Amino acid sequence: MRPLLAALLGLLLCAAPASAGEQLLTLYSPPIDSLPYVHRTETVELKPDGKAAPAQPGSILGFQEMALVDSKRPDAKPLPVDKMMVHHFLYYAGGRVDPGPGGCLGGGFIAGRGEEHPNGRFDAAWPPEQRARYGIQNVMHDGSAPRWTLQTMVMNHYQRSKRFFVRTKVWYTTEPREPLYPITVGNCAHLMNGMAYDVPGGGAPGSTFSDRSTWTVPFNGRILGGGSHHHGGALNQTLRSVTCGRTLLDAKAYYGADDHPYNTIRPILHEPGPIANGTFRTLQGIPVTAGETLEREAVHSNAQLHVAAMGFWALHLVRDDTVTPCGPMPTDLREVTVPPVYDTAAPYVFDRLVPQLLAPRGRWRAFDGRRLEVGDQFFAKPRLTARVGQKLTWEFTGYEPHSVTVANGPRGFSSSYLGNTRGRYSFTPTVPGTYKLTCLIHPTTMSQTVKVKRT
Ligand SMILES: [Cu+2]
Repeated sequence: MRPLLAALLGLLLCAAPASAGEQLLTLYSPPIDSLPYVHRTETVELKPDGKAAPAQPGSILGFQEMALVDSKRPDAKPLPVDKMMVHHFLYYAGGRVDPGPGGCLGGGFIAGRGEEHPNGRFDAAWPPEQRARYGIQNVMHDGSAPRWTLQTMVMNHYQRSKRFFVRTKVWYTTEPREPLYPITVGNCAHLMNGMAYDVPGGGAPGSTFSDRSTWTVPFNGRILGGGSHHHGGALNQTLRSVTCGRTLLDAKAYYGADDHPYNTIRPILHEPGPIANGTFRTLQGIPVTAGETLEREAVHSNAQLHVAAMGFWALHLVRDDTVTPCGPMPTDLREVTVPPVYDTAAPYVFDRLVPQLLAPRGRWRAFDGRRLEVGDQFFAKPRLTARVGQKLTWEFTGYEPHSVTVANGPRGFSSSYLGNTRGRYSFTPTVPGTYKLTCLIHPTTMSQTVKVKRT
């Protein structure tokens, strides 16, 4: 018996991930209040007190869960996405030692959840074998643990204001790990617009619109994983090595079946996003070398308009000077987030019209060349006629952020989707038709219709 026991123990020790000192921390944000049907971005601080963010300096080995709850009971179930839809959570820990190259969102960015993660679980993206070796360095220059910040955008579909907490379950260790660098590879020119851009639409069935950018690899290393963040008529997003002439990653966008909450939720506040975007892992890693040019291409359907679209990659890079230029692709690269159920129609048809939820009232006015005021909860001229080629300029005058965004119409356009409280936004229609506008932040209480006629 004894040798068998020893052998079993030996097996257990070998099989157990070398998870030296790995702990699973359950962290909570301060309470956040959300009004119904308002798309506000809230930013909260997570203090390094062991309750909101790790108290000890160490390494973040992975995120098991990013959930929205209304109770701090450990067994509290996440609120259903058809009541509290998580548009995104973004976690930052600025000022850390060795944050890595960062990418568009900067070296403070550590992780995020998008609408493409309806259940808020990330186990598959942080395998134990990886956690045993690599971690995101979570140490300040003075040796303390950093303060984290959390940006949330949540859509409250309860008809009343709702208080919630963000519960984050993090694998963490105070023992050493090799640094893992989260990098956002996107078109950083879109950063001022919260990384969003508009797909104009109006193309023939099957036509596409692409947003592309390149990124230069700063050091020799391996890409251990990548998650695509892609929405707005999203079809697929690729990551290619221009230098090596090969595709590294190709992420599909997956859409919910007709009965998925994203498709049945009412009112429709924005275009239903994908229920998953391709996420990939490899422990061997994709070899990349300093100076190598990577290009991403986010492909969108251009048959219909899609406003506040996005496409970028969140990559995990580690250093490795043993890689050779254009070295062999890993044999263990796999997609880890294919949803069990999704709409398999191909090509997917984007036929869900975003309604203008408030009918604009008042008399029709002809555009007179003057600026169009956008104030707190109103568009000054809710019903407007204009002509093709006339430059329409809106001026933001409120205390709260608002946007000028096409809900539906012949072509898509939008001012900053984060909203503005001052400044101007212009659009010159080249296509006649009825543009039903809304404010992305206040879709149920603000609207304007612009009828554009031919000259
Ligand atoms: Cu508004």
